[in-house]
Amino acid sequence: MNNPETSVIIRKQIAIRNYLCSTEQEEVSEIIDGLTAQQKYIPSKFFYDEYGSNLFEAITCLPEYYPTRTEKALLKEIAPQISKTLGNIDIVELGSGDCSKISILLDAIPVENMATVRYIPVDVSHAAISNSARILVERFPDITVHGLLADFLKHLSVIPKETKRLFCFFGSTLGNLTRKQSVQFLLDLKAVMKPGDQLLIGLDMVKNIRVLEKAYNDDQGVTAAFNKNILSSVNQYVKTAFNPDWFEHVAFYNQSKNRIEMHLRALKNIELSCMYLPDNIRIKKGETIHTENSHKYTHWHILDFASITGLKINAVYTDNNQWFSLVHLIA
Ligand code: AVJ
Repeated sequence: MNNPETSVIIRKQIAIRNYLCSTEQEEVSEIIDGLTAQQKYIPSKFFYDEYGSNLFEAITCLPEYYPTRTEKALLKEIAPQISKTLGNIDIVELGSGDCSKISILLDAIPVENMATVRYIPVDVSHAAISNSARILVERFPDITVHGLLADFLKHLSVIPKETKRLFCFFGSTLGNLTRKQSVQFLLDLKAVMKPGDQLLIGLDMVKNIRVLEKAYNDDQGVTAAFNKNILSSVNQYVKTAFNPDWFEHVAFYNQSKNRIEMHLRALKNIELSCMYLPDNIRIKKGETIHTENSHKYTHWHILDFASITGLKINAVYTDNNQWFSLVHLIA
């Protein structure tokens, strides 16, 4: 079915709005702040340039990286239950990426309800949103897609409010935030939710440390490549000349903070200039740049999030190993 009429209809079903600011000043100062801090860091969102997004997709297929596989299987299991309530609804996916997870949920919605479902992907990647939109309208001809090119940490207020909503926040993306940031984010999210709005959030659970560390130290070195690739985003934004070969990939479980930490450790003394800084950037051999936190959760954290935000837990779904949870909350 590729006649012009169809494509007109398809385009009518898709709208994408851009809320990102076009100047890159904010990004530049976020990176500069990190490179001049005592413990140097680079915010994790800079992993996801086009190549980085592809590397992440490759990670999700690795035998060692259990989260994506586990979450998708769980989602498939619970989709019939969750989707019973899904008609006349906006399904908002925060950090939507490729549309593989939402497709599992949409698959379980009765076809006759689809015309009353609007999918609202929120992502900083235009490619991710437009590709998803194209794929979804083809697969679900009656759905409407209203994409928001936006940073969900900053732009929750631009999400349409007229209809009741199901917010989806998959992939344990919450885990990239510190404890304090994650509580603040959930409070912000609760503040835009209306009574009856739902939240389905995927959380990676605390588990055997060997399983955790292996997931971030895969045998093929894809995670190492992903980690080092963040430097190409940095080079682009702040016009530096970091060479990824000057660093080694380090990922370990920080038991006291319940999180995997990823760092880039300098293999030699490094000194390089940056047009945004009066002095050269100096990194000593052995010093690290912290690139990611990936927090892991317990049932206690889930109860705590609910009590702090006042969201009601409708159900906590988990796999047999209790490696990953999908928490269904209601405002
Ligand atoms: C997409 C943030 C959930 O923390 O596991 C995968 C990113 N980093 N391997 C995670 C990631 C290294 C992932 N999240």
